[in-house]
Amino acid sequence: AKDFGIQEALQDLGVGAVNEGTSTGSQKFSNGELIESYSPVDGQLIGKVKSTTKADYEIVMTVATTAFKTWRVMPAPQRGEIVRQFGEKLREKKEALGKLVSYEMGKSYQEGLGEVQEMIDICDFAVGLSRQLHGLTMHSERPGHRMYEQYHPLGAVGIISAFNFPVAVWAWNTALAWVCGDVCIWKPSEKAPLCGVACQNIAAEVFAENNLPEGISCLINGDYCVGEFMTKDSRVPLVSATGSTRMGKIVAQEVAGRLGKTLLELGGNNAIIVTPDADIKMTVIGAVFGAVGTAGQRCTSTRRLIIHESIYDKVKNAIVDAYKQLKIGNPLDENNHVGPLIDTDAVAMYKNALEQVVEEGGKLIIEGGVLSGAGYESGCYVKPAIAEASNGFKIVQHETFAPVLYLLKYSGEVTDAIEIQNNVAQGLSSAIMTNNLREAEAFLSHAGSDCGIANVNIGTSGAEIGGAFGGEKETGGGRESGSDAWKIYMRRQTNTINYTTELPLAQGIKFDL
Ligand code: UN1
Repeated sequence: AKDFGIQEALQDLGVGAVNEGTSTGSQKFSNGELIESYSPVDGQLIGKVKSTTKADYEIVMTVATTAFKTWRVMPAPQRGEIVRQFGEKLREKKEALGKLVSYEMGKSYQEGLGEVQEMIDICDFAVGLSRQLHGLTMHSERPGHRMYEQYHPLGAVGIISAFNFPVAVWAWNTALAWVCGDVCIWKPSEKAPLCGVACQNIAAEVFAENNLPEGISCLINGDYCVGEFMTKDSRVPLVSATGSTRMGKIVAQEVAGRLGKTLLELGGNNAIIVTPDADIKMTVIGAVFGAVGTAGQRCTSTRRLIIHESIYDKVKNAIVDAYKQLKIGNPLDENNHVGPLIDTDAVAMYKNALEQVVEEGGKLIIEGGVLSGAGYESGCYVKPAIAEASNGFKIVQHETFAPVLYLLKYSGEVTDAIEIQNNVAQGLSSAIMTNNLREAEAFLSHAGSDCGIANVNIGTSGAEIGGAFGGEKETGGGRESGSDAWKIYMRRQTNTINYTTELPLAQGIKFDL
């Protein structure tokens, strides 16, 4: 089979056959069990990573909290310079890392490159931010007093990331946290551990070249039990977690139990509303990329199309035609549109969703199915499917991380479509396709979409890093990446200074001695 330059990429990234899964930078060690990483692309073993034991974790925490004492007093623009160098290294490693992402996770090489580009972009953003960690100044009610607020570094930030964006989500968190003066401890998904090793190697090089202490960037590996080391540890003031709503609820409760902070990026159930005024060509591109891109495994993937009855058949036929053009196969081969699902468990969930939608009264108009034979040996390749369904179906209410698209019909006004779109437990991304100003503004209004992301004439996925990324309701409420998302990585302090010889009390209270 063609190698697509994988061995060379692994070598370039310093990823070996067996890797230490615990690292504080150039120091690497690990005493836990081996995690094996098999590629969903061809079913081959890519490499192994040693997981982190509680004792390993204790070493990491000691090193990280010591590093924090140095890092927090370094001027933020100097920390920005370190992040700038990290972004430069990512540019050098873009092809190799993009390839590893594609091979270990299964998304197309183009999307792998896109993911590394998101890392580079957030580094650029963070460098600028390092000179803009602004607080406000207020006017004191007392004479001769000055009042202002400032943002201080928080401490050790725990990052738990998912398999579907195995490198970018870490970078969104860590690039901001670093300029904010925090140290980071990252537990990547056990389904993509080699991506974690590769990223940590790149970061470690930058910190070592600048003679910075061990522990500013740390890596730990393992399943949810290793994640629990952080969620239960009061030395970790913030846990940023990306993954399922089920996982997020556990993390939220554990961290809240010790009154720590969380940043949660959980499930979505994203819809595109297609109104009678939609541009059909744009709708097809947006909907098809949204539904089948990353094999439907983005938290922003398009799951539901809510189409007005007057254009329902036209849109349906155009999308069905587009699905017939899709090529499914090795994602490193740029002729293919759709790669594999992450593993055979995901395939089972996909199959279950197709069965359930039919059981509930839905109709499969693009049947789907698991592919077998030459090129599909891993057993992870499935055909993207489309079902006509109803928003009330249990399976439509549920986020299935696979390329299954539900077509829903609405009649009446755009407000009726908005009601359907909001009528799910999740609230991440949403979109409307329309050239009608009134419909677009209704969708964006206070009574419109209830999601963290609401787009007009754009699909639901592929958000830029400059905006705050995240969603409401069961999506978890967190915001990361652009805008002022940095504030969660810092602690705010209000300072009042009296430069007189009197001590007047606030609220005009008299207290004479
Ligand atoms: C995710 O799926 O966890 O908007 C993140 C997008 C990407 C990020 C998705 N920028 O699709």
